[in-house]
Parts: sequence; C-alpha cells; structure tokens
Amino acid sequence: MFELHPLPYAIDALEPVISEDTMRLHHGRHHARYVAVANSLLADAGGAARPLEEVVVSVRRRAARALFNNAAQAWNHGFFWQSMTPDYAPPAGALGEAVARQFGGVERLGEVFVGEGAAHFGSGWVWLVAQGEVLSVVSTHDADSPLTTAARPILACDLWEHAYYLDHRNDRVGFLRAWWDKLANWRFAEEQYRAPAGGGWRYPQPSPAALA
Ligand code: MN3
Repeated sequence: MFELHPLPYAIDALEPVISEDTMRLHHGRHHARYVAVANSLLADAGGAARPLEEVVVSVRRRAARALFNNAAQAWNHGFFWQSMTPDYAPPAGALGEAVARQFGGVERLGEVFVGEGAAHFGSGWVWLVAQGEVLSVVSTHDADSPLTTAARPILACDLWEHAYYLDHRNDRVGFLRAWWDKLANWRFAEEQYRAPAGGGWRYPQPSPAALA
C-alpha cells in the first residue's frame, strides 16, 4: 500500500501564498484520495508491490485510465510538495548556471513558467524539466506527467483549481507569480537536475502489506 506521507513543512508554512485551509484540503483530501483509489485499484488488479513510478509508466502503456489517473496524481502531488519551500533561495550551482545560460536568469525563466501555466487550458500541471542538461518548461493535462516522457521533472506546480481557488479565486497568474517568487524550492530542483538518470525523487516505497 502506498501511503500519504507527511508534508515536508508545517501545514501553514506556505502562507500567505497557499493557506492552511488549502493545504488541509489539498494534501489531506485530494492527495489522500488519489493514494486511496490507486491502492484500491492496485489491490483489485493483484500482483506484486512495485514502485509508484513503475505503476505510472506501465499502466499508461496499457491505457488503464482510472489507475493511471490516481497513481500519477499521487506521484505528482508528492513531487509538488517537495517543489515548494517556506525558505526560498534562488537557484544556485549547476542548475543556477543552466538557468542563466538558457533563459537569462530566474526572472526570465519565471515569465516562461508563469506564461505556460497561465495559458494551459483546464486542469493540469506546469513543469520545469530537463533532457540531459537542457531545461524546458512544459504543461501537462489532468494527471499526465513527464514520467512517461524522455524529460526529467525538475520542479512542478499544480494548475488544478483546487490548488489556488480558495486563496486566489480565478487569478491563476497571480498564484503562479507568487508561487514562483516565494515558494519554488530550488534546492530540491538542483538535486533533481544533478541526479543521475533514473536517480531523481522517488515516491516512498509501498509497504510490505501490498504484497499480501
Ligand atoms: Mn492537486
């Protein structure tokens, strides 16, 4: 069974950009529900416990849509919580150099990221991704993620209305700008950027109960 692991910061640590109310619903209800439904569908399907990354990639290939949606959303949210920090620091190291070289700095990259997220129609995600050392910004629909592509996720922001509506109403651009300026976790992003192929962030492994 996959678990809903605790947030890596206090429930109110991301205020005022993301309120405690939003976090309680988003982590405690939405993410919890994706994990529960994915576990239920996996139990129905039988088979051995395996990493969530493998579930997402393999069920996508088989087009088992409900399992893909819930497993991918469980993974996306785990990655999203790590993509934020209450202790903002600008990108540094190899990633900071790549941001400067390819985009002319974190502000310019922010314009691309916010622009991509604002222009995305409907629910989904906006990602900073890397292929090799080359950075790019992409958005995905619904539960889709770069896990099923050749690109490696570096940073992600949730574009579903449940992510921002309580705090920002319909102002997705305002949410994304504040998120980029105050919450983006560049230390985590740097770890993803420097990780060897296949060595990026992993969802906590399923417990042995999943083998039963
Ligand atoms: Mn969400």
